[in-house]
Amino acid sequence: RFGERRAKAERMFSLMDGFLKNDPLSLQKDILNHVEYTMARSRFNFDDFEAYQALAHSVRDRLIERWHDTHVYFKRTKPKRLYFLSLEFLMGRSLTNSVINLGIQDQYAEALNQLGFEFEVLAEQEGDAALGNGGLARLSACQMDSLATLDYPAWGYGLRYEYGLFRQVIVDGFQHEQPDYWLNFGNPWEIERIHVTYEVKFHGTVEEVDMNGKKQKVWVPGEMVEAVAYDNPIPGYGTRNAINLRLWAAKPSNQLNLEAYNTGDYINSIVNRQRAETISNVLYPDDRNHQGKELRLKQQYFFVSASLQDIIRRFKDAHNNFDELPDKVALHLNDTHPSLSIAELMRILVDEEHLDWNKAWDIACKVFSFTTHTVVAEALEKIPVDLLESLLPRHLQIIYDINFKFMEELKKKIGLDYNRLSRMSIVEEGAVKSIRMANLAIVGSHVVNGVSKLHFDTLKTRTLKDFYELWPEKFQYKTNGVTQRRWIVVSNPSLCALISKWLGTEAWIRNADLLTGLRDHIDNTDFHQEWKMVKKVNKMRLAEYIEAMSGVKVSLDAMFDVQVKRIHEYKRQLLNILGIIHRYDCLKNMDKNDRRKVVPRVCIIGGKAAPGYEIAKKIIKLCHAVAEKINNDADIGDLLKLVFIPDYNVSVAELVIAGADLSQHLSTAGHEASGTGTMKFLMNGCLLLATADGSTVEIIEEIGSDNMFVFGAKVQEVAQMREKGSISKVPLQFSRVLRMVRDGYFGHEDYFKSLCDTVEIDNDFYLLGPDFGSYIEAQAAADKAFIEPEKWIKMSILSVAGSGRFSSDRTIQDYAERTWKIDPCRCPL
Ligand code: GL7
Repeated sequence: RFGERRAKAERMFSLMDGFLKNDPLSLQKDILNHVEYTMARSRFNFDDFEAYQALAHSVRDRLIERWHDTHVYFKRTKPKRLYFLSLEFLMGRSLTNSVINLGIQDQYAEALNQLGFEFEVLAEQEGDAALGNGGLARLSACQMDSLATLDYPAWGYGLRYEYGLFRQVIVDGFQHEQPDYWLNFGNPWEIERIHVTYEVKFHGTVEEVDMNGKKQKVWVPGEMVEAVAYDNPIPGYGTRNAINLRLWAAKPSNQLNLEAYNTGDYINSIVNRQRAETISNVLYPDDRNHQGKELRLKQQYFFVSASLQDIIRRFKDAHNNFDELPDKVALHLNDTHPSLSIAELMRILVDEEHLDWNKAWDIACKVFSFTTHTVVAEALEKIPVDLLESLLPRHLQIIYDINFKFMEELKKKIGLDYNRLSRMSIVEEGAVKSIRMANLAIVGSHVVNGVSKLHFDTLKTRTLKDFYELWPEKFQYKTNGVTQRRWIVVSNPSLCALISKWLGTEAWIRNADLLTGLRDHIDNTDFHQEWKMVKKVNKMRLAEYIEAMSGVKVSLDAMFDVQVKRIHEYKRQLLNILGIIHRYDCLKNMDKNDRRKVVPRVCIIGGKAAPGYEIAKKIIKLCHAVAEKINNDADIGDLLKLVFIPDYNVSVAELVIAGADLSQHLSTAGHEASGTGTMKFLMNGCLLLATADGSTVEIIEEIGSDNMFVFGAKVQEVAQMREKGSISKVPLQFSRVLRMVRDGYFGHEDYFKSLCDTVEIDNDFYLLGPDFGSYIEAQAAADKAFIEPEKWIKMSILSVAGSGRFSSDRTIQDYAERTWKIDPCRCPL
């Protein structure tokens, strides 16, 4: 039999042509083959979208080769693996990123040219994969890119939502949400694995059975759903490695409900089965509040159960003793969303693998690590006990057991300090008895991470103080980072080429620290000229886009001033809009002479509001109302424009960030755990106007506050200001612009009333009034710098030169060494 198998393998091998070839001619043949045999279109008649799909399929073939080889290599060498568990991944587009990471961009460009297509035009055909909300989800995507590039033996696990984040449509200045059915036209980047499936159980009861004289808990489920794997290859840059992002979709279980069939209710039983699919249907569009929704809990457990079954199966294929689990597997909880994994692993080890509880717990704690992305304790996720009891009865028991043991241990350490015990308990006894997911994650993990230095300090001194004092050694922070492959190489090709030219190497694409080399040319005027041209080209692209989206023509001489991110009160888009009103007001009161000295501005705002977040939606409407007034004021002309970019997403971000001169990051100090937009703008030579919050604090350390515009109350001051009340510090200009909105200067005064109320003196939780004066000063400083192009360009160069520390490669390497304890595993060429 062995001989037979070998002969078969040899024959198959001899039939294969080795690897796919990447010369332009071979690429053309492959693309055309896909046009004909995959798309079933005629080679003489296909449009740009079909061309994109055929192109994507040819890239996918090449990804699959590497992805296979990487798997085989990992399987053979058995390194310790990292499993990155996240309910959200904001991948954006894949085409350009893939060909760049595969190192075959030029070949593809040439191949397409000869066929009469332009690569960039086809790339525009691709829709975004938006399986996430905001910063947290894009961070996961950046980290996957770094894990692949740095050759770590890692897998990502997530959910394959059929509807990604809603599409934002603006009608009359109001946000409307439309479903993002991103899979409508097929998804060439995924590989459906119809044979990789697991049964996921819900509801039912827990029974106790006698097993060889020992009592054993058995969960008898009331509902079964099947999880099907969809694999998404993630290619590294400058390596053959391509790792996997495995996303689960829910399908009806194959375990037939025979009773229903036998009783003849055939139609209904099919309809019921079909309901299973709703589990992975839709991404929750709230980026911070995930409290107590049954479907959301179902999603979480569905995800956790399928992923852990898959991980344990793979572990058991290669190892036969669970003692080895911590040496072979690291499980990372990206925020609290996958924290049920801790209870699930305990259930598997104790109920199914029959390990003793203490042993299982010891293993679990060594395997799990956790990153929290939240600052304020109130925003931490909680799950009502009732809900958990009905959906996951066995898990609730396990969580109670974990908590009981934890409380016993804690009492031994801190005595009967009931206040503290109740604060630290995993179970919250309140009006609604709930499970505190963060507490579960902390108790069950050996490392708890923050996402910036400032965030870490807040965790230690406020949010997680009790836990920090108990286990200081558990706490670490890894300042977030973003991948320079996506945020320079893919999105800003002209800047990429310029950097490589002046550094004399492309090595910075794998080692962003080399960007500091740009400092050597800081006084070179040729370099300055080229730098300026690059920004101009990107501003042109952006200006075209703005005109197409909003009909507003903008001047390229104006400063492009951008604030793009989710709309939140704490991010203070309202401060920006009130600042714009102030600018407009000043312009209106200026004589001609003075106006000549004014730096023209194009203010660009973009971002989505969670569908149920009224105040955020009002901010969007206010932005449109103000834009309408300003943009139609012929007297002001190009001196000031305001545009709202609809449906902000990853691919829009690529365009906007590359074309920005100035970007705004206005969160009230102490509220943004990190912020990663800052880093993307920094990498693109866009100057930052920002509060000393989250990641900005470290950016200041890196490039110096004289290369950016820092303003506003510091973290320590915020607390004091809130205590004291801040009446005396609110400048008159602030009251004046607020009055303009209240008095209906931009119309809709009734609608804006509640929005204005949120920033009235006694109500101004996010301190817009008290920060307004210093905000206006920082804006003036930006204007002043902009009229000295030399100075501005130097600041811009120094921003990029200092951005290396904010590469996700640095973050991931740090996680690998200090948290996950994994080593690179590079698939040989
Ligand atoms: C966030 C933080 O708000 C943000 O500051 C951080 O950069 C990001 C990634 O760590 O995580 N937390 C969170 O819940 N969302 C974030 O973007 C949605």
